[in-house]
Amino acid sequence: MQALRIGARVFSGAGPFLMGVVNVTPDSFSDGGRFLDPAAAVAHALRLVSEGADLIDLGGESTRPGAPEVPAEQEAERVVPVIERLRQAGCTAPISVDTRKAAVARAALAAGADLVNDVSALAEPAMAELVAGRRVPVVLMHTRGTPADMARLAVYGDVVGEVERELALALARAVKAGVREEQVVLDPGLGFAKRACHSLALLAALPALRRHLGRPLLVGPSRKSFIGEVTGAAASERLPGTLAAVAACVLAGVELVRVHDVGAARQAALVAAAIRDASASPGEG
Ligand code: PMM
Repeated sequence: MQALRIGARVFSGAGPFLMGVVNVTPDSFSDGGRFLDPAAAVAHALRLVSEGADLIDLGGESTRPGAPEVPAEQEAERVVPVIERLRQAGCTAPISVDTRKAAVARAALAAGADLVNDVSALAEPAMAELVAGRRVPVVLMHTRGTPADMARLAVYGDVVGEVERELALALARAVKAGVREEQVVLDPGLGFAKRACHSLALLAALPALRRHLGRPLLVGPSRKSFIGEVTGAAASERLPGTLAAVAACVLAGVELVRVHDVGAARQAALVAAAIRDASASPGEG
């Protein structure tokens, strides 16, 4: 990919780069309640960096289907101390804040975050203004509606074509609001207003999505319900299925993959990348 600066680091080349997830929430679907205490969240983030996370994604609000909205003040109170302590601990890895709210993103950036991961793709006009004004990189993810009503909106005739069109529109809207195109990463939003069949179809179509959209892609398959649907595994038992999806992302050329289990995902990603690169430039013998 073209060079993309996120905080102190410049990301370039084929990757893949791993975004390690830390949810500072009581109710996220797979790790809710484990890292609500800032010290536990910091320790977990540092562990993910030591396992090979290229950046950390901190979220203070669960976006699982039907999750209640968290007031901005409470969401900021969850993530800001973690960012401050990570920086005090000498963590230089880029930090992403996973939020739909400009007030939370503003507080997180002031505390030392480097990237805004907005699962609503700048639905709040103040968020577009903030990202444009501060010139920070941003992830625009595809979804429909809000976590409260997204399950009902998972209706598509041609899921790949519609998600592609809606992501292209989100990118165009962001650019019109002053966001620099070269700072935008796009994400098809597995599990967000998607049934399992939709997430699987999007995974299968990643090479075309990448080509058509012309921006680096972030994909978040980790522990998602499509894996449960295929295998019957509970969220806590979905690591093997997650690794299969990570490999599929890497073989499709996806630049950034968002995962909870960084150490295991790193091994899967390295092997998938070696296969991808071997097929791109066959060696001797
Ligand atoms: N998935 C979750 C939360 N945030 N952000 C992006 N960009 N892409 C995703 O797929 C995504 C996300 C789901 O919740 P989790 O934090 O429990 O995995």
